[in-house]
Amino acid sequence: MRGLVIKSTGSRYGVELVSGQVVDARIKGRFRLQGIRTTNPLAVGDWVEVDGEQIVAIEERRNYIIRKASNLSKESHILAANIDRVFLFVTLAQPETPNEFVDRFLVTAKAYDVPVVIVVNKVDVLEGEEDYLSNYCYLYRSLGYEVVPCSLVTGQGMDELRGLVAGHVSLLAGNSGVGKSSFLNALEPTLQVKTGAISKAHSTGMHTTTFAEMFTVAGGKLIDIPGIKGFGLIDMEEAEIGHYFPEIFQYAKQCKFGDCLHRNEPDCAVRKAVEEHLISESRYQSYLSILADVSAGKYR
Ligand SMILES: Nc1nc2c(ncn2[C@@H]2O[C@H](COP(=O)(O)OP(=O)(O)OP(=O)(O)O)[C@@H](O)[C@H]2O)c(=O)[nH]1
Ligand SMILES: [Mg+2]
Ligand SMILES: [Zn+2]
Repeated sequence: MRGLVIKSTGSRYGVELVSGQVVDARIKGRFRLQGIRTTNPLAVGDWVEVDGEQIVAIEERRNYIIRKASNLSKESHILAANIDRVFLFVTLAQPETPNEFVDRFLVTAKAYDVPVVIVVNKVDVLEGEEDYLSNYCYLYRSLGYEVVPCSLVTGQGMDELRGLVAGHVSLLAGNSGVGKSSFLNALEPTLQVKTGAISKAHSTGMHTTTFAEMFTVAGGKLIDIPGIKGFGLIDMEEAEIGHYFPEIFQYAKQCKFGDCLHRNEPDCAVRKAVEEHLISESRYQSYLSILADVSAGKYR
């Protein structure tokens, strides 16, 4: 019978059959999928064929979000499959999400054609830093992303987010401790998903969520996953990276050389735009960092 993977704990999968019954299933044999080497053959959001307690086949994915464990690692991990949208949870404090993490995530999502809504959570702790918040929102909105400032304490942003949840399958992504699981509880308190306090010593999350699980909530489906630390990109060409930075893509057309990578090449319109503050310095630094990874990967 056909079913949807709603829970993944490593070797076992919770599969919701089309009959409505949920079974605890294992994979029969080995799957080889679309030629990618992954640590997990199946992900939450995959549609599968189940025979008793065995998963015997997997349907082709409409899309997926994938990352490498570390920048130069060869192993990839599929975070979720067949998703309409990602809610990328970021926090400007407690903990502070690194800009580079955000930009790496956005590049992958663009490469895999998955729309992202940036949820800037915990705005209640940003007293006195309203300018920082509004500049942050302005930057990512100017690049075409939907950005929703949110607080689970005050309820700010929740109506808008509820509207985006309904009718879709969405992934909750972000660092540990940014409030992904808390968001599920805020939408539906009876879910009682486990959440964890931030480490006082390091102001970081404690990796409370340990496996991926899909919840039916607020008229939609949300996939909660463990907090992501580093976000290594999977194989990309050097020349491709700039295509996933809308502002770099825009200025690159005016570079002297058609194959300009915007590092040290002469008459580079991208570097000029950075100098003139038309492109954000932090975005440019993220670009250079990704480019350095890709270049290093080529020679390993
Ligand atoms: N002040 C404030 N705290 C929040 C808000 N949202 C979540 N928190 C707190 O942040 C902490 C971490 O929340 P979680 O929901 O466990 O975070 P998570 O993203 O699921 O973390 P992992 O499962 O480790 O990836 C908890 O103590 C929450 O109460 C918010 O809007 N404002
Ligand atoms: Mg969690
Ligand atoms: Zn250039």
